[in-house]
Amino acid sequence: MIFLILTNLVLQKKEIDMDKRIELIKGDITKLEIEAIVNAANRQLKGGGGVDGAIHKAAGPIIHEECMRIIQKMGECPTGESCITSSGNMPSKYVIHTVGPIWRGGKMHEPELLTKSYRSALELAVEFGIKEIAFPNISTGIYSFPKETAADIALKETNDFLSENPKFKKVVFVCFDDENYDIYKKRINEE
Ligand code: AR6
Repeated sequence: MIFLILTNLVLQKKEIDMDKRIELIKGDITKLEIEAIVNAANRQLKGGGGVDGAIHKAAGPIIHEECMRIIQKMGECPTGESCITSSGNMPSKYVIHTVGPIWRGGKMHEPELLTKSYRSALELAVEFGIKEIAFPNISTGIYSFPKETAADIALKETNDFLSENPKFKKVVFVCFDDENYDIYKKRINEE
């Protein structure tokens, strides 16, 4: 029994060994001086509330125009996928718009779709030669994804991505609310 508990603890600890290129800050992602920031968008890329509203407001009309051009050309952005625009008046260079899943109780592939959102955003960054990126806590606001599970998914996928991409410089998690910040702090400091 004790052996099982110890093995479990060792395994859990191994699972949360965080890559040193993962950083955590509390604040407003629109203010960040970094190559790319990620937006928690909707499938129509039409802007909305939460971080999406803040990004469109800070960027000015240019990203809405770019988003509408993408929609005209490609149709809606499916859940779990990402697309890229410039970032208008913000200090970052690019915005990667990813569509996270709406939480519907957990039986509609929400965890897999959230994993896909992080992965597709990171892969698009690589395609554009981006080496540093900041994420908000996708789906944990208006889309109601449980925050602890969302943090586990975000950190695991990012950690895996960084181990596959040694040249990528950093991934910053920008938490806006205290609850998410405490959740991430606990996990990132738990190494
Ligand atoms: N900087 C960083 N994080 C922020 C900011 C900010 N300025 N503002 C809010 N957050 P949400 P979702 C955090 O609701 O759940 C929109 O209407 C917030 O505390 O923005 O993916 C879209 O158009 C939360 O932790 O995105 C979609 O329709 C996190 O950002 C829908 O909401 C995500 O919350 C997407 O919902």
